[in-house]
Amino acid sequence: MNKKVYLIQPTYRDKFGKLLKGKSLYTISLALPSLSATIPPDWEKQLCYEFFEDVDFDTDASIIGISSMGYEIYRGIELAKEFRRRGKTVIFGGFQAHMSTDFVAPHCDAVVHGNPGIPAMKRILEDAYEGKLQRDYHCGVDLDYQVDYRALDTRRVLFTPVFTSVGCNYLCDYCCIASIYKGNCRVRKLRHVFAELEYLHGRTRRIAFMDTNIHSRHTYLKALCEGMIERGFRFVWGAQATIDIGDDEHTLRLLRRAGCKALFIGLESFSQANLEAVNKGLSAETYGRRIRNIHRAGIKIAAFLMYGFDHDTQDTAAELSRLVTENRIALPMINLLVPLPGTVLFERLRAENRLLIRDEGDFLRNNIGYNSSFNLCLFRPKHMTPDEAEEGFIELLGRLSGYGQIIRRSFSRDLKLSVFFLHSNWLFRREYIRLRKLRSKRLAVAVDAGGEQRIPCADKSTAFGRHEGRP
Ligand code: B12
Repeated sequence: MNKKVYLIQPTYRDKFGKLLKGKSLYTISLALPSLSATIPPDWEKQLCYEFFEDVDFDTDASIIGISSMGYEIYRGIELAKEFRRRGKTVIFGGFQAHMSTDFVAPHCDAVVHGNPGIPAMKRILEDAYEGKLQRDYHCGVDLDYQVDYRALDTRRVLFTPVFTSVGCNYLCDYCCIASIYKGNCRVRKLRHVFAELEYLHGRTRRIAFMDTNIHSRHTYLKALCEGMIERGFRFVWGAQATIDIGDDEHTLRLLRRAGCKALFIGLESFSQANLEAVNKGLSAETYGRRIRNIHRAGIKIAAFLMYGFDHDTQDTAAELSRLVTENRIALPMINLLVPLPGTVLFERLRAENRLLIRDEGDFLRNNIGYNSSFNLCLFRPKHMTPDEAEEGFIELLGRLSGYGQIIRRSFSRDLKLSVFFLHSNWLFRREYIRLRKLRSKRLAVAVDAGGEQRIPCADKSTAFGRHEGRP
């Protein structure tokens, strides 16, 4: 065994089983540049974003590290099998490997849970080198390093990802971040973040904060913005935040001065009953006021919303689309509620015998492509049939897809920002048209022998249609 590690971020297969490849993406995961920074100096490293480049199966690295944040874990498993056949040691890490450890374990030598820092990576690699690798490593959260941006070609992404924290203070039932970080948020040292921003400033002006909630630590966020302003950075950026940021007018002004143009906010639903039912911990009554404050600070809002909650009915599509328009949401990002395996929501629906999937295998097979919506109803909603929910979801997209609406939503005095939102809203409309066409085909569902459990069959919107029955 040599001291060389090959880190791979797999892509995934399209509906024909072809590997999805491209020259650029809106943004990309930070896993590889982060991990690259944790590899000990006496180890050689090689990195691969499979979306952009082919995997080097002939690498001389003895250890293969595979990252997985979602259904690309299927492709990760294909790679793992091939590398193991070639005598390599395979280690998995990332969200999905953690959520689906039993699923991935037969295909690798170890699963790394959490965010390993420099000491943890040293130990894992030395264990592998000495032939005493453990099956699981629980690393907690160690982010005490400067992300290695040499590992990422910023020209390939429209928005270069940066991050200041992992986790979130909220414990929403549907969110995998809640099940992984259990309501905790850990921030990175600001000196690392500023050093990264200094490095990036010479290369790009467009960045996106990948934090689940940039507003988790109020004082930290203020210090971040003040530091960006003091250093004269001229980044244009967006970030994810919870809507309570709308009460903090001073911080909103700082955000704007530091270059923030848009906040991506998980509103989820405008119904208080729905928010309570999934432990969202925020009040729908405050949405209007907070949204107005954010707009007043000159920041646009892209809102994550879900359909199919327990208090949603067939009338919800009309109401939700009205509220999106009234609240001048620049970009609605809407999904059918998804019971992610490993979340509180998944367990509750299972206990209530309402799940239409059995496990992560079913979930991952019926997952979707980059930046498309979750459009399959994988459970029995309370006031609708699964079919009605899927129908209502498409209706909702349709209600927000008119040319007039798209243009009204997208335009502001900032031309570049308008172009960004126009493009995103055009993709939103395209998704609606695609789903409407697929609707009839999707009605062909697989019903198991007893007819009790409905497993939505792979359709054109399913990236892993070809993977039925095999991981
Ligand atoms: C950037 C991002 C994207 C980008 C880029 C995706 C890509 N594949 O490159 C885009 C916008 C395209 C995207 C798409 C999607 N995403 Co996304 N995305 C993110 C986001 C915001 C940041 C990820 C990131 O960079 N994190 C920072 C890095 C440093 O953390 P990390 O990935 O956990 O890596 C650390 C550890 O896990 C570990 N580690 C990771 N890999 C490995 C490997 C080894 C060998 C080792 C030792 C350790 C290790 O070390 C790293 C450093 O500490 C996260 C949410 C979040 N805040 O993390 C959602 C998130 C990962 N995405 C999510 C989802 C649902 C999706 C989509 C399905 C959405 C959609 N409808 O299109 C798609 C699916 C994409 C796919 N291929 O699976 C979910 C995952 C849900 C799940 N798996 O259960 C998340 C958690 C958001 C959420 N709260 O729901 N996404």
